[in-house]
Amino acid sequence: MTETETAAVGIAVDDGIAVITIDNPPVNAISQAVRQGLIDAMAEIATNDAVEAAVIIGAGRMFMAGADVREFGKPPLPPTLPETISAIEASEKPVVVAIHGVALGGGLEIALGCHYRLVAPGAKLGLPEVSLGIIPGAGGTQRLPRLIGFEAALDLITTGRQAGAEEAAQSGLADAIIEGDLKQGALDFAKRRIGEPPRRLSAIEAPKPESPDFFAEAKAAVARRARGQESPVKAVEALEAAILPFAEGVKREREIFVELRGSDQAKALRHAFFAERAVAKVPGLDDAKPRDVAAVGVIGGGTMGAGISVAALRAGYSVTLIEADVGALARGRENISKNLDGYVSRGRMTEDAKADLLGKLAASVDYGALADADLVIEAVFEDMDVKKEVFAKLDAAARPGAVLATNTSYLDINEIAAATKRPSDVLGLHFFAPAHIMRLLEIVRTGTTAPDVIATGFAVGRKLGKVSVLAGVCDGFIGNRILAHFRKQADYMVEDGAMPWDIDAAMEAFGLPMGPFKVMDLSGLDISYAMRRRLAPTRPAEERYVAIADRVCEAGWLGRKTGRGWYVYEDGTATPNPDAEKIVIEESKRKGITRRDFSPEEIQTRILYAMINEGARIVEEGIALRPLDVDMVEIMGYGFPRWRGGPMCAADIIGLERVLADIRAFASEDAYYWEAAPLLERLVAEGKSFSDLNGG
Ligand code: 3H9
Repeated sequence: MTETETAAVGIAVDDGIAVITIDNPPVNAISQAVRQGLIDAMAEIATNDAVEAAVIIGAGRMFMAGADVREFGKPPLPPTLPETISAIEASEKPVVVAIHGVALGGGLEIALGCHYRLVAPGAKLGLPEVSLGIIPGAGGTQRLPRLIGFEAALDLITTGRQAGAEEAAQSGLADAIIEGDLKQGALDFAKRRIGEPPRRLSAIEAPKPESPDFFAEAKAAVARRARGQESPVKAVEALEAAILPFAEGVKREREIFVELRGSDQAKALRHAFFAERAVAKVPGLDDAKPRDVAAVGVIGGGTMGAGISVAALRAGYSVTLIEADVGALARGRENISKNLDGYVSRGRMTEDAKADLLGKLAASVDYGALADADLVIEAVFEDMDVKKEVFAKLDAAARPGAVLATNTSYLDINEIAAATKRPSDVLGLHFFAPAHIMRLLEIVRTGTTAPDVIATGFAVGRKLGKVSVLAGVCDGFIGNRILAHFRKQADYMVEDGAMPWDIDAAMEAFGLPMGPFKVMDLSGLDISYAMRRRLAPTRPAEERYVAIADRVCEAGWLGRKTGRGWYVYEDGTATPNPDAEKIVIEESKRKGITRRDFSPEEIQTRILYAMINEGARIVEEGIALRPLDVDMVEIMGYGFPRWRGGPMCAADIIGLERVLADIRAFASEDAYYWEAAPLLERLVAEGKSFSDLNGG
């Protein structure tokens, strides 16, 4: 056996088979060292007469996560990935790839350059480049359709989804699934291929599209789904180039890849990728050890409590549900069961698995049932007195050291914590409805929450599959506080001349899945009405107040549940409510406002800037640790388009100087509302951007 090593790629020759091992922890990203190592390995294989075939395999927990995302945005270092893959594919000796864990992006493109692909049973294969604002740039859009046809390739490339081993084997993406020892299986497979001519995907004739209009139709469908994101649409263009001879197709693919790599959208999506991982890294929490959590108590079986219970059950916790009376308890159980039915009907859970989960659910009207809980999450009615009463009872029932959490969306958690004799054990775990589906979790620390309690919040969030973001206490924490400003801006524009459906259309064009007025109709106008009532006593007298929504609500139009709100809902369609329009016009008149037109761009700008300005205040006050935490809350919880990177990243892309100049111009009309956040002023004065505050 001979062995040579580069930093990240090792070769060992064993009985005529070269085993090339990629070893670049933690995810075998294809750094410059990996590319060079592979080229060197292929050169050695070509010249070493003792080698008759090769196996490429990954060390550690996966094959390869793809190109090193950290190298993007920096000058490219040779050799390129396409050159590396060409060197592999050109080998005269058969090259077999053995995939475990994931083969993503450039990792799968390397696999497509090999002559045979073997997968371990749990392997996942995908080309997720579009989610980073780019397309596969190393032949993926050209080799994949040659292997599995255009339709299947289009699905994988434009969605970025991962195919499991079974699917890969069925589609022809993988030649075989290797049960047992992957390396041994690959060695045996390679031995059987010795002497066979190499199977090169680039040499296969271009496939035919499934129908004459295939690409035009695909482009239209993908564009609709992408809501402003360019990369999936460009991916269709690259795929279309696969009908050309291979050399021309890869040239076109590369052009598109290079164009997108430098785009604002790619920058924003890279930011989102790293921010999603950075939110869990809380400075100062390194030494805090999370408390052990196995048993979770949930107080309240309404929409939120039931969603939280399902999330906890699915994550493997046992759950004890507490309700005020037997009837409410039965309804809570029913809500949980219905949520689980949703998974069953979509084929994502078997009836047996559902029954198993329900077996881990206990329910009681007695707080004594919480005596063994390690974590209790309160999800009762949003009222301070009710919550304090619950926490006083919880304080008496829970064991010492249990973590006590409230799912409040707005209330002062310091005050809730003070209702117990153990405020350091209290924190906020703010879930988003539906709690078993939405990925955001705001972890809210009070002035007294112990570090290990915060660390427990993050550990539980991770187990629940959530993206957890730390927030401080204020009205609405990060997300709902920004939402309040978003809505205020929308209301101001409606009173000044726009119609609710204009705002919705403009914000949907901005990339939101649903405009704010449609969202209000969905959640019920009475919800925000109650909130405005609650805030009324503390609202500054000089603050502009728009009463349109109050009047629509007082007319009994509560949205979808009454068939009428901002829109009229009939036969499954929503049309603008003419009576709401009348109220809008009357209210403008009552205030002496001359209504004017708002272009979609102006609507988008005013709403975005209101979010940026408030986001800057939230960072400055320390409610959010960094701008990236604000971005993640908005992307994960409020449908802010990921391809814009979140409001703070969007501000950096626009340029803070311009944002500040525009805000100052708005302030000349409405000084009360549009006062620029001091942090924004300071960053502009120092020539910095929000990203400078994100650290590493
Ligand atoms: C591409 O391939 C382009 C080509 O077509 C063309 C080229 C010409 N690069 O997520 P985790 C880091 S584009 C650099 O916590 P998990 C990550 O930041 C690429 N770093 O682990 C984290 O660092 P830290 C297409 C990467 O087990 C650490 O690794 N590929 C990369 O939950 C652990 O990550 C993708 O889009 C990378 N590519 O999930 C795949 N990937 O510890 C992106 C990860 O400092 N990656 N890191 O925070 C993933 O989907 C997940 O990371 C993966 C592992 C499933 C692999």
